[in-house]
Amino acid sequence: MKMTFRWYGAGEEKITLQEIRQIPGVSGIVGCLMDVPVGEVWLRERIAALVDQAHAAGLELEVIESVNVHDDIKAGLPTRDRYIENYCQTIRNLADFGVKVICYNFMPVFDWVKSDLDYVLPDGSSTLAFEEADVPEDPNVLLDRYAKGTGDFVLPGWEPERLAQIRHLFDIYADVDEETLRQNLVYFLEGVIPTCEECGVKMAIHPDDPPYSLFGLPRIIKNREDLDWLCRAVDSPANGITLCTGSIAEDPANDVYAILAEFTRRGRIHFVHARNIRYLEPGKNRDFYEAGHWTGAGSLDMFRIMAALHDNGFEGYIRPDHGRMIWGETGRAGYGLYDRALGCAYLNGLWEALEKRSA
Ligand code: DNO
Repeated sequence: MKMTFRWYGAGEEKITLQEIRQIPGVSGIVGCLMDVPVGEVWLRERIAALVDQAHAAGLELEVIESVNVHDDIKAGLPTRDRYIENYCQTIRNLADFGVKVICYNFMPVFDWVKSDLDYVLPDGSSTLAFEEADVPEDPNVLLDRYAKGTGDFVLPGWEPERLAQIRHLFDIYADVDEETLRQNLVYFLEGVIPTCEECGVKMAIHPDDPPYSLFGLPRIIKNREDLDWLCRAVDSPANGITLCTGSIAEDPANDVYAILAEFTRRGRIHFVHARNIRYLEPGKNRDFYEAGHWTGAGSLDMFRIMAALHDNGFEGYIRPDHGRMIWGETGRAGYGLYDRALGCAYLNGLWEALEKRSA
């Protein structure tokens, strides 16, 4: 298990690599090039500069989150082949600089969706929350809310230039149902997995967040059956998963512990986003907020989560997922320094206990 920490880049956030380096037990960052428009090749010079920065701070850079997939690929437009070629070139370029895992998602139009980016908890900290009744019918209303709630920072997956074309994006998905989206994912994977196998890179799909349809858009990575389908559809270890415990558990019908155990055993979980959530009205609906990582703070048993990984031979990368804003910190929603650093320490502590117990 390698503990990592997501970092958006020097111009993109105020958390520094030196600060990340001081979190005990973090071996590397999960990096990205936020300013490369989706679909374009990531240039070698840019990758080299990012890797050099990480190494100079004593950190590895072996995981990228995300190389986003162009909507023309997800919607299956004729232009997709050009974007798949670009994706393959990006994979080769990243591999040359030591990258081992690429996290991506296959959600149409939007990346993750929450209804509230500043949900205040009784202890005064603030967090992300999802209350279904509070998701507006018109996605533009949500976009305005996001623009207000994020200060100076662009939310990952919600890049303004992409969202400016939201009408166009909805149009290209008009005839794309779940089955077509599945075929488009297989087409994409058949295009990129041979390149991954050649250069020792693993693809790791992020589950849909939340794992059910919103705004009438299809979603196909929601539960155990979908993950099983994915693994069989292109049967290569390079075709793997970013298992996000929060996203999977957002549907209470999903057994997150069993899913973690099964797909770790099958060698398909290359990256884990470890997050706790608290259901607001268990048994009544699927609403939740993102809790601190500690088991007692939420509805998930983080010891069982780490044990499912540990006891099934997990050797991949993990990062604490979203943190709350605590101790007066401000910044990109979900991605402050303090609460995520507490998450690292706690998850590392659970892992140490598991290691020593089984020694
Ligand atoms: C949210 C993240 C997602 C994730 C993408 C992967 O905070 O977990 O934005 O990075 O879905 O492509």
